[in-house]
Amino acid sequence: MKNRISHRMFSRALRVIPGGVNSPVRAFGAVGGNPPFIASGKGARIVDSDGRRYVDYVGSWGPLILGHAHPAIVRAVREAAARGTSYGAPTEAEVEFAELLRDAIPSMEMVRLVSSGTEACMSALRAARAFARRDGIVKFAGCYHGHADSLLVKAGSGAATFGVPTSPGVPRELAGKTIVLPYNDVETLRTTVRRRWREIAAVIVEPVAGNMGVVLPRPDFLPELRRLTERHGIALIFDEVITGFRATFGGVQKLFGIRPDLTCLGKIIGGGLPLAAYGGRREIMSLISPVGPVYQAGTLSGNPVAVATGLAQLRYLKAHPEVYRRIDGLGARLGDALAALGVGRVNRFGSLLTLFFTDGAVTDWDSAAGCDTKAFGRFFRGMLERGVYLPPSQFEAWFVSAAHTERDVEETIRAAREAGR
Ligand code: KE4
Repeated sequence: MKNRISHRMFSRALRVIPGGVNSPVRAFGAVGGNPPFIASGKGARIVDSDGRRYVDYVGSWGPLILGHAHPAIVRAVREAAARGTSYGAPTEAEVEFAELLRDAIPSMEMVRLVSSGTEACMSALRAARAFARRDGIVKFAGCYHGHADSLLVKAGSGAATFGVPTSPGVPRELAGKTIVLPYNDVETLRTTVRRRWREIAAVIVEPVAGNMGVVLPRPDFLPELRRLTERHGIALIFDEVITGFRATFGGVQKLFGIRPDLTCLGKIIGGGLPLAAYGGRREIMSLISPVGPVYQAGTLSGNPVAVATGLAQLRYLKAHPEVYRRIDGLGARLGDALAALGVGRVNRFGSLLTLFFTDGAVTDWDSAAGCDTKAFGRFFRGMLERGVYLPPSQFEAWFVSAAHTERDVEETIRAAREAGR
């Protein structure tokens, strides 16, 4: 058997961990087969427990913009850990880190560090609800903001009605406070906000969506979102957990010229360690405990090893802005070659891209959901067999890192031509 150790480990894992994994998508349920167990990574490549090597386009789902085991990152982890792994007390580095985020993303006038994107989005929503003194929130179908109860919600019977849970365990009453609208649908957004603004505390959105696969905003979508929320006292929350520091040193909010009220960050800012953040307008963030009444806390928030690692990654990106041009160029080469295969549509935003197995344009969840996921599963397995490790779901983004080379991309394109037949 080719990957004997991974198979054996997966059987052991299934007896002690739900689905054998610590996050559902890793179980390969959407693509079939058993997941290889990864033993190490270096640059753009990973090696599984059976010694098989892959060009990696998951990159830990986004954090590894510099690739695996970058020397600056490894050094930061080692040096910080040698000084102790956690204190539960303020450190100088947390202040430097918060100042770096604020300087890179000026809309983040104040910042709170947490340990995951879920925590960042959950906390931002709580702050927005306290600030607006309203309970309702708006999210968009196909966008994912972590697994907090209020966000595990799908559209109710009608687009502008309140939502219903997507998961057991989420109270209907809570899900009922969330409206789920179609992404990029300005008309429905407009009518919903005009009718229900008195009930709505916040709108949370991925400014470039990555969780239905990559879907770009229509030119008028974000500006209209900002205009409507500003007009009705609704907090606009940009979930930049994927896009933060991905396409530029800062948020995509800078590229789009939109100033949200709150921003959520994660992934890249932690360099692969558990570190996320939320922040925004001072009058909203001043509501957060201990200075304000909105409670939010965390044993490992601002963890010194994670902060040292995040600082190392962000300082490297700041000192090497050419990284962004390079990963955009590699993304363009790969995206154009995939589109030329004629097996589907490619959406790309810089170094983020998705090959959708569908004929039509993908502009929202409904058009993404129409993809041939079985065809994607066959393609995925074909690529894996040829040493290319893609995100194991049609509805995820491929991540190109600064460690990828032109050779890696050409190898990927060759594999895609064969797997796509
Ligand atoms: P975490 O709680 O997984 O750190 O972040 C949640 C989150 C929030 N916002 C956005 C835009 C996100 O993409 C995520 C998490 N992304 C998924 C993959 N698309 C993480 C992978 C996983 O769930 O295992």
